[in-house]
Amino acid sequence: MSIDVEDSVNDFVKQHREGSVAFIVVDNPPVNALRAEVRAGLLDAFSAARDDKAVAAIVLMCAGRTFVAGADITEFGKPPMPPPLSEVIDTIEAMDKPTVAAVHGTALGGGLELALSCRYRVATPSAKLGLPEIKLGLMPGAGGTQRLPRLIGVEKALGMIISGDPVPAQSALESGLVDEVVEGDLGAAAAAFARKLVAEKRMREPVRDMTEKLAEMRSNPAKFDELAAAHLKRSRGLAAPAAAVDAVRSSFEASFEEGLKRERAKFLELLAGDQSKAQRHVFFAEREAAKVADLPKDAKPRQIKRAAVIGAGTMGGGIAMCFANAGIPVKIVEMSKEALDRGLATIAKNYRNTAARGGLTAEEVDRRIGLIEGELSLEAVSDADIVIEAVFEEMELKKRVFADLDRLAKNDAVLATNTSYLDVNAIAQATNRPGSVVGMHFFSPANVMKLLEVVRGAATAPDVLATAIDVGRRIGKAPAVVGVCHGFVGNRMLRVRGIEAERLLLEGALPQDVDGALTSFGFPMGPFAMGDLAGLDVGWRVRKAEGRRAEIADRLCEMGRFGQKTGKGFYVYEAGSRTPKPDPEVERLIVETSARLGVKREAISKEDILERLVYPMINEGARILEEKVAQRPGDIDVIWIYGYGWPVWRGGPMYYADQVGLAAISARLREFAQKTGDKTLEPAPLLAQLLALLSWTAAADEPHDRQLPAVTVSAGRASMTWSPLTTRGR
Ligand code: T1G
Ligand code: NAD
Repeated sequence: MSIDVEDSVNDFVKQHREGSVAFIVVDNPPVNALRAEVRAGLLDAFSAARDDKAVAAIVLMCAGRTFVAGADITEFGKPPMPPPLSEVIDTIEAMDKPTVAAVHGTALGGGLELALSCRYRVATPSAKLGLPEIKLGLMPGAGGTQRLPRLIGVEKALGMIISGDPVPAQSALESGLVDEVVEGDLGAAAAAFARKLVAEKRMREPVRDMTEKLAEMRSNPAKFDELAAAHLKRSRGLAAPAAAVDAVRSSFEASFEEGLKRERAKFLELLAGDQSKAQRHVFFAEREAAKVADLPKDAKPRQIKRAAVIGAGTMGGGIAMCFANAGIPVKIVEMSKEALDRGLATIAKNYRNTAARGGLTAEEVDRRIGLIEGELSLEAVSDADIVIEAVFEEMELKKRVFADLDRLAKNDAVLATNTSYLDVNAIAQATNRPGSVVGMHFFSPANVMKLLEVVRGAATAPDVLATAIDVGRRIGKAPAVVGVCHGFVGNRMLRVRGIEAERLLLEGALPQDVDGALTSFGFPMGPFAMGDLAGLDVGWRVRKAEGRRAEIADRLCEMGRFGQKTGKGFYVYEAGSRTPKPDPEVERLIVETSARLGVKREAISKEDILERLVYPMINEGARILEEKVAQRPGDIDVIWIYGYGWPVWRGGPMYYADQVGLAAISARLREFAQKTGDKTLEPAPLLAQLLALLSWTAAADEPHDRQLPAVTVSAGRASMTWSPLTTRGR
């Protein structure tokens, strides 16, 4: 069959010929994922180009905003559809005509593996190439662990596969991953590249046959072990990195075919594993969390070219860095020169530390610092498109600041508050433009933590909300839209966990037991080490404002033990060390307090501690859903993973509740309520209703829809989960 005019192989793949060059174009918006029809279309198109005598070379490229961004993740977990990607890749690699992959946007996962099956790759200057499977609890499964080391060397390949981070076109050129970075029209440049190959009768060997770049590790496998150990040190609890290391090791230890087989076996193991299922849930939940069901389609984000931040303390400085990192000029306003200088010095120190670790060049550091301007007058906000307030957590102060911003900021400026707990509606009412006020709750350190709780006030205008979400994405955050309540979603659930943690100390546990239960579960640190890091005085101020007492934590604060910043908190810290050490003085205080309060101390198992900390959080999550402070359970998962260190491979608290089962959780909660006398530990109405529905459906044995006061629920046949509340059931 000859390819002369533009024709569709199927709805997702098109082909056409310009002279002797055949173009095979994938067109599957939004990211050209390799769904079954795309694979089938590619197989047909490449087979046709192979057999068409008029075709001397083939260019593979994509329509739309990006090259293939990988396998279609929505197909995972479903019965595999033919043809397998490996068959497409083998067909392309076996071609006896030059094949050129023309990359724009992102060539990721199976998309990069597809490009690796071509003999040559060209890319636009802004293109990025990577194997991000590790972020889905997977590893490359279509030859990436065998072909990438052969093309760019084992060390670089291992780095790309374990980090999952894409590399820019220029570095890809330097490593040999791409052969040319082309300017202008990509299709034309790729065709010119292909014609030159034909004219010069050049045809490189397929990547699978390349071995030169394997030699170093073959002769010195100990070096690989060192590299692997360094990478695996940072992958606590995750299964995929070790599996990926083994597969990459096969690339220089075994034959290509044997390496492919080992890769495939490990890939399928991970694909069927709980960790990847959880991480795939998080992938889609993260994208849903920024969507607002009732946001009018025409609510367009406002243009944000300049920003201002009020307060250069712990948070203000980090927030300003986020804008500078995204190339947005930002003014940071303080109330005293001393405070301003301190804030700017911390910013500069943070950037220099990143540069020292090789994360930024000195020029880039200067460029970013150059985008941050210190100011001592609030007048400086007059040309800002968005202003983010990060002053002390005091309502009256924040109201005063917003009243001033109302006067000084330009009419269409977005006014955001970084408050951790306070009522955004009350802050908005301190202005004459409450529609322009929104909460943008960053997490410490603000330049590192990925989460941004976007707090929608009662009066927040749709385009202001859309702007906060858009700005969140532009500065590299995972925005999650929440409603107004005390502590919003994350801190509200954190508060519940904190209360249980304090109770566990009185009942028999020690700080290291409680923290140990959470770190074994996968958290980077437990509540008491985290309290010491953030400063126990922060929580103390909040409890005092609430008129609430935490017997042990408050006693420590009264003793001046604020945590790391005073060298003593729940733990003791040697000078210059951040390593928490149990302190007998704290243990004595805890035992005395139990006795003073008449609480009988007894041994508590790690499992019981974990349930005692996590189940009440899930229960509070149910209340948050009932009150529509969060739209979906997945939003709560995203908030806890990106804001509070919940291990991504456990999917988040609400996803985890699914795994454990709502019936078991409710039963334990009732026990906790009885034991503590705390009625708030009784299962939330939504939990009880979902369980009632379970027993009802089991009885009726018919799936059905039923209106519940807070949400609409459809019941599965097997077991009652949050999934009816979750998005689109992926
Ligand atoms: N499969 C299915 N849907 C996908 C998808 C994918 N690979 N990537 C994105 N989407 C959807 C996404 O859910 C959203 O949908 C829309 O596309 C836009 O995405 C064999 C096994 C490419 C950098 O891990 O990193 O290949 O919400 O909002 O910010 O070895 O999407 O609009 O309904 O994120 O511009 C490896 C995943 C797969 C890349 C674009 N590939 N994607 O970011 O848009 S595993 C990945 C991304 C694999 C092989 C293995 C990003 C992006 P909706 P978006 P964006
Ligand atoms: P901080 O004490 O470190 O910094 C506050 C800064 O605001 C100080 O430098 C102070 O000089 C400045 N300031 C006070 N009044 C001002 C005014 N009128 N004009 C200009 N500057 C003024 O506090 P922080 O930890 O950065 O917290 C700031 C806000 O962010 C609070 O609302 C807090 O609840 C919230 N927050 C804190 C964290 C955290 O972990 N620290 C996390 C999320 C949100």
